[in-house]
Amino acid sequence: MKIGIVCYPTFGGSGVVATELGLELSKRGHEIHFITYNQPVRLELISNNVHYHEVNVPEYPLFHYQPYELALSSKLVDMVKLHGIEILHVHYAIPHAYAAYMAKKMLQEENIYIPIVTTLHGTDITLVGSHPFYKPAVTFSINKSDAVTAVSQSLKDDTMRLFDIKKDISVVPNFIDLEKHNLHGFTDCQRGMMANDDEKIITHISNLRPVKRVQDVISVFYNIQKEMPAKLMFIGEGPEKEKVELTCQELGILDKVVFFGKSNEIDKILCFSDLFLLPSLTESFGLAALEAMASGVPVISSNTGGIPEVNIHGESGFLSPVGDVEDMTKNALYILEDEQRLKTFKDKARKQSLNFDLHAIVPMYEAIYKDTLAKCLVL
Ligand code: GMT
Repeated sequence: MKIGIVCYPTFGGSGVVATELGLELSKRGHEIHFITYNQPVRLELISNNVHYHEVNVPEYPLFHYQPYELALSSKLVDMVKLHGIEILHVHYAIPHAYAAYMAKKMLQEENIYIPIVTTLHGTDITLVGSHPFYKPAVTFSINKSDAVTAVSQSLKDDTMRLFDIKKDISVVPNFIDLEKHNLHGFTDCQRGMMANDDEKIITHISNLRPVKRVQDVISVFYNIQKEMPAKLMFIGEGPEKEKVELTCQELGILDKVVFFGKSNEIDKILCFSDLFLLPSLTESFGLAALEAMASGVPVISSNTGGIPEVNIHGESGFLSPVGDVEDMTKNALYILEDEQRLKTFKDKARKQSLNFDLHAIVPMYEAIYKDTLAKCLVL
């Protein structure tokens, strides 16, 4: 199949999922066309099956906001015609599903039919999409998609609850390349450079937005390091970064915290981590937690959104009510204070991640493409 993929090219989970999906589909023989405003950060594979088309939005003084949707839908029309793309898969409803629908209507004028698959990722539904300013357009573009997927049952339920949806939504969870996180084949794990042997390594990865509740990460870590030697690895950049640094300074723990910034090498950091913290306010799935678990790192998280579908309480880690720093601390110490127990949690975390093997999940998307194309041929 010739598949067009539209996504955010950034470090966010939706862009990562879209990019990894496109790369895996290309390995399975499909021709993939990424159409976005920058080269996706994880798009590292060079292959004649993978193409990247940049959407340019020329500046003009009249525009207070540059019309990205317009440029995107024009680019989609051009690329579908030029490359014979058969299906468009858009990740994150805003504004991608809307732009794709406009492209579809333009192409119909030329008797070209292009079906659209929309994948809902989380904040496009929960925090942003359901805002009254966006809601009518988001509802419209979901209902006009030929197929809709959500990354967890929880996100599907939220979508049905918050919007007037007239379509069936398939749940296709986030996935993981277990080979990339294969601990036995990993030769580049430089734990000694990060911490002493007696120090436990705690890790957090996110875009440091308020929804991630990074102050809770600091509070839990502060409590842990009072009880045992420990280091905190912070991966990511975002609006809360300065506040985090300031809090660490005020608490006198700055020398125990390492800020890595944005990184494409999270497997190299996770390989030496003992515990992963994800205390988010809401999380449709929690791809970062899955990546940690695949590296054999147990997860202390909030019990919200789709996280309980990924992190199993008492098995791969623990779930606590949002903001319950005391409970998270108690659970973290329980895992960390006994070496044998820590090992058991690490093994179970890795085992739980096997349920999200990309070789099992990517065919679910392929089946949706085939089904959608077949239905469209009938019409
Ligand atoms: O977590 C973010 O803020 C980034 C966001 C995105 O769209 O890039 O992530 C969302 O999509 C991921 C991939 O499907 C999910 O694993 C994340 O849980 C989800 N984030 C939220 O729901 C807050």
